Amino acid sequence: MSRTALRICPLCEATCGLTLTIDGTRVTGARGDREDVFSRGFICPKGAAFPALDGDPDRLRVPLVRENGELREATWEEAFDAVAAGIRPVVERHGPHSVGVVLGNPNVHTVAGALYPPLLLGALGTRSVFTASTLDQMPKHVAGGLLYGDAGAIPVPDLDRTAHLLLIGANPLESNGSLCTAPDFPGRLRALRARGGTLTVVDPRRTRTAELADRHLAIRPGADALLLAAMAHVLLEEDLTDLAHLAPHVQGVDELRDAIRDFTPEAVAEACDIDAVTIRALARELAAAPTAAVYGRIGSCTVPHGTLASWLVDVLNILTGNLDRPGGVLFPQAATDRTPRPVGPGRGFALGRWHSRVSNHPEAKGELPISALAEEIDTVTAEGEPIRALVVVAANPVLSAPDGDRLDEALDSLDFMVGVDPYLNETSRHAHVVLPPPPPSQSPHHDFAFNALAVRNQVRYTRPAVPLEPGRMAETEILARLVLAATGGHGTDPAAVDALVIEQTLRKAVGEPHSPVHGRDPRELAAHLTGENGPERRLDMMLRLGPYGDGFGVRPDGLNLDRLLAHPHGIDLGPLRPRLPQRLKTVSGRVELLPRPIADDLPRLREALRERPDGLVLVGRRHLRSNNSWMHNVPALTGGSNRCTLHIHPEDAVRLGVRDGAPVRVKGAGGEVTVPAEVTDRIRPGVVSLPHGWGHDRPGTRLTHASTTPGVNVNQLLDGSRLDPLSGNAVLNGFPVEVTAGG
Ligand SMILES: Nc1nc2c(c(=O)[nH]1)N[C@H]1C(S)=C(S)[C@@H](COP(=O)(O)OP(=O)(O)OC[C@H]3O[C@@H](n4cnc5c(=O)[nH]c(N)nc54)[C@H](O)[C@@H]3O)O[C@H]1N2
Ligand SMILES: Nc1nc2c(c(=O)[nH]1)N[C@H]1C(S)=C(S)[C@@H](COP(=O)(O)OP(=O)(O)OC[C@H]3O[C@@H](n4cnc5c(=O)[nH]c(N)nc54)[C@H](O)[C@@H]3O)O[C@H]1N2
Ligand code: SF4
Ligand SMILES: [Mo]
Repeated sequence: MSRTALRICPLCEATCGLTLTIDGTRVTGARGDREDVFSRGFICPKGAAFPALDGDPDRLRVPLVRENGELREATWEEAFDAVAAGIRPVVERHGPHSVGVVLGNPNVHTVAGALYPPLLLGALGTRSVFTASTLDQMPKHVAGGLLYGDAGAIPVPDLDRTAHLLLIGANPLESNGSLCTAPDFPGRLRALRARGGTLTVVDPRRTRTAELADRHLAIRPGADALLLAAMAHVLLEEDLTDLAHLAPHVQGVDELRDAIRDFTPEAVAEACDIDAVTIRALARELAAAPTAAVYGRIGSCTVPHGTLASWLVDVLNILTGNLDRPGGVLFPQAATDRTPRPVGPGRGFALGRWHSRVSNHPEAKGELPISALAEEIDTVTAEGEPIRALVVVAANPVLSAPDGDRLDEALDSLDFMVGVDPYLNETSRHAHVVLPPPPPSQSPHHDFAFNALAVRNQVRYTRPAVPLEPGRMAETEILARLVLAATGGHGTDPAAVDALVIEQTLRKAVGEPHSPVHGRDPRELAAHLTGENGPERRLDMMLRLGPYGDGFGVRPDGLNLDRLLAHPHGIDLGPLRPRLPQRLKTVSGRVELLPRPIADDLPRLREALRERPDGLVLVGRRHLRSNNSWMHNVPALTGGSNRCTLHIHPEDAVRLGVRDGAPVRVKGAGGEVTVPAEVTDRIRPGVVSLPHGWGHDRPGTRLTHASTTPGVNVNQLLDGSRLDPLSGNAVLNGFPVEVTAGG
């Protein structure tokens, strides 16, 4: 007897609705849900492989606890006893910063990851916080923080209405989009072309996305900030700016003009390897387009000038009046966003409120660079205590961050480590306790993070498609118990965590004059909440207090959990709408076009005008059937063109004597790897490419399939010293390597 159940796909940022086929308690099929209000039936090969990923026999079923050096299966009670016994003494003896927390990418794809890590960080009070953000989008947060006063203010391109899209360092045909949640991104790009719009792609590789474009510019890696600065220069010099509706809300245009005066197209052309005529044309086309959106992603963030490039992306959108207007770039409004506050100055955004102990890196958004994790563990300084205990939730930094070999050793030296992870992999194998979450079919889903980055406002929630298997614990409960065990509340009912959050949130809301519940009794409000458990009641509360919410009865047509459950395919909340000036939280209450930290970083960009790499530089690449480091264990998703090979241009191959398919040695500052070459003109000369997330050959893991075709860890080529100084983001693209033929 089979049945079907709906489940939002958690495997990438596109958040497609899936219809799962379920036989007993096993998921046997997945197809796109045609009635999903957002994805309308779209699905990619990863979504289709949901049953295999969900049912992977290597997924851990029960906790593991280290005893006499070996991990053994344990009960949940034993596991949490071990967590409390491992963390509390470290905090008590060495203080809160001696406990580090590492949060990985899947936290933005789970309900648990949205609701509990903030509580863990708050209760621990540690400054040793590291996340995948500093391998990814921290430059966007810093740019948004400085421009708009809110690190969460990231405008997204209005894909379905724009007339002109300039894509910088993004390959949505493989990635399905990022910081721009759009199921069927490829179809939306084709629709843009079909309605007469234009698409330009800037990427050192001729990607599948580039093949779809009107124009592809194979820029020299790392040079995007120069290109974008020159475009802004042209707009200002040729009087092509038109702030339009933004004019009253923007300050600093004249200061910007002065600051970027010397970044002329002629001055940047050689460094970018794009001629000045083309750069001028790009700027003029952007200005002339009826609506336009500039969008930059991984290739513009994970580079030495990532924050400047991210800032300039927004500067171009602002100077052309495309910020906050339909067809341009807009700020989404998610159903679980906080109650919108009144227009007016905010508290602004501060960087570097504290610094890392060893290399003195400034914090950004409360985080330290994950590139500095190993040294914060293995280096003793006079400044303070090293990290002695580590909590790792859904992260695999041994593969995803620079210099995994050093991190391997550092993790081994810890007094205590707990990992929340479904796999025994390159990172979790170092843990003293591994707490495995259930597979996605047994977990609820709501996109707290991605609805705030989506090209259409909409809201969807799916309950677990399959009941929790006996012996399993929901990830929400695992994290609630982890919060308690790590902060001295071990043994307390985990439901108390949610009850406390609800009480505190409602108490605050009733005191806010702009809240729909101002002046009411928090206990009376809490009694209205529905939901089967703590996390559902928290979702209900957030929906009710949110911008579309029922305000606990104030707006009878508004959203709440019951209403959402009555719409299993989701509720469409309409196209993106302008939100300025309400969205601004700067101290001035305006968009601050040339913030001080940015101005102070421009001299470094000026130096880059003169830099020319004389050897090869390496960039990454993604494959549609892969996702970071944890999807190589499913046979259906590996093989074919999804292989860990070094892409190299034919000219470079000839010069270096490299033959297609033959092994090559790649050497970087952090180490070297040997990998098969793939000679292809899809990459520009002077640049080679390796995908990340491979290197599954370490002992002590349980990744049966992945370890048969392990690939190599590209991040071993890095030593962790290359960062974008403003954001602490790792430089993962455009770093120098030496390539030699032979293994
Ligand atoms: N060279 C290079 N390196 C890169 C990148 C690059 O482009 N080039 N990209 C970077 C980017 S953008 C990112 S986001 C990072 C990602 O870096 P990480 O977040 O460290 O890596 P992931 O591979 O996403 O691993 C996540 C871990 O979560 C586990 N996991 C999967 N599902 C769940 C779940 O439901 N619950 C829990 N608790 N755990 C789960 C997996 O088993 C895995 O161990 O990698 C970065 N590294
Ligand atoms: N299939 C698949 N999908 C994924 C993931 C995955 O691993 N696999 N990871 C998910 C995650 S965590 C994220 S953050 C997103 C990322 O989503 P995207 O940003 O779309 O990721 P990439 O495919 O890495 O695209 C980055 C592009 O930048 C180019 N590039 C490299 N250096 C430079 C440069 O200096 N300048 C310019 N202009 N371009 C450059 C690369 O050649 C590459 O094509 O994808 C998500 N979706
Ligand atoms: S595009 Fe992303 S969300 Fe959609 S099915 Fe594929 S992996 Fe899942
Ligand atoms: Mo990412």
